[in-house]
Amino acid sequence: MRRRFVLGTALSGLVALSAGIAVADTPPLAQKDRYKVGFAQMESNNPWRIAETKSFHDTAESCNWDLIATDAAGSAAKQVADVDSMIAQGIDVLFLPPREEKPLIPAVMKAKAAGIPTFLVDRSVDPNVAKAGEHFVAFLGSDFIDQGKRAAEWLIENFEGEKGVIVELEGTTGSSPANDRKKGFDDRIAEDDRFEIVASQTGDFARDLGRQVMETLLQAHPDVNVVYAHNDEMAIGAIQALELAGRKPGEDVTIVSIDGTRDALQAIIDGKMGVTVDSSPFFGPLACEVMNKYAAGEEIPGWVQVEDRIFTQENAADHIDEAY
Ligand code: GYE
Repeated sequence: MRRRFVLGTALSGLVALSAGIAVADTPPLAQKDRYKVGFAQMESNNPWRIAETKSFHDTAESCNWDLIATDAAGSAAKQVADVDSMIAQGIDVLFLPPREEKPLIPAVMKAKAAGIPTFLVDRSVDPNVAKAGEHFVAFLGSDFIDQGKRAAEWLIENFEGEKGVIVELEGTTGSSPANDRKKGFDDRIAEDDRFEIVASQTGDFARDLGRQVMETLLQAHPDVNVVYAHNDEMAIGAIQALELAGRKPGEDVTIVSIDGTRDALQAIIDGKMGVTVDSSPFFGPLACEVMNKYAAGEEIPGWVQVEDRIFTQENAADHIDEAY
């Protein structure tokens, strides 16, 4: 026991020493009047992504950014290539929403090797491979496990039927919000035996795929009376599929979701959707604030956590004007 402790101390001494010669540190950011900032967006096929990109553009002037924004059109490989090109263009700092947890690791590693501090925004990478405070400065975003759990809790409290037959529409396979929103929801729902998840399939966070997958799953599981979608776009797609099949979302099928888009808030107001847990896309101002603190030498926590609200029949109308 004692011997192990001594060895452990010696090892951590080594780690601390290597940190001292900047092996483990993230690259510093000089304080400047203007910054060349890279924002490597993953896709622009839904209102959430468009609102996020706009938030970065809107922040650029007030934060003294010369912004280079790219769009990987749904391809992780292109997103890596876009980061390569930004590195070649000499960006000072990188904001990266990694489409999937593993394929974007090389982009994080290359930015670090090029001496560019990286902030992950809205999604994260595999924490076993790339680490905050070492390979990237911080992850700015929500607690996705908690979002899924809150969606499940709303369902448990508000579902009035005897047996809840749930279809789950998952986000992009291998993305951190899809992994964690599934875990948070499934674990909580497993504690209540009124509910059963009869199918769980990816709709890639996209409206049209959500609709198609729902159409197929509806045929296999005609008794479905709950849909949990990992984002609002797929929830709206599912509502379309249900209505086409003569079902009445909000009456004979309870829809629970995550994001807080304008269409989702409208669906809540119209009585078609029960709840959407907030997941804000407006990252520009937070990105500016955290970057400036980092440049000033302040300690940045590895996870800059965003607080999420929840939208239901009670408050959807109050928030629809600010929605996207
Ligand atoms: O919920 C979804 C988007 O990564 C938090 O990605 C984000 C998610 C968001 O495409 O609508």
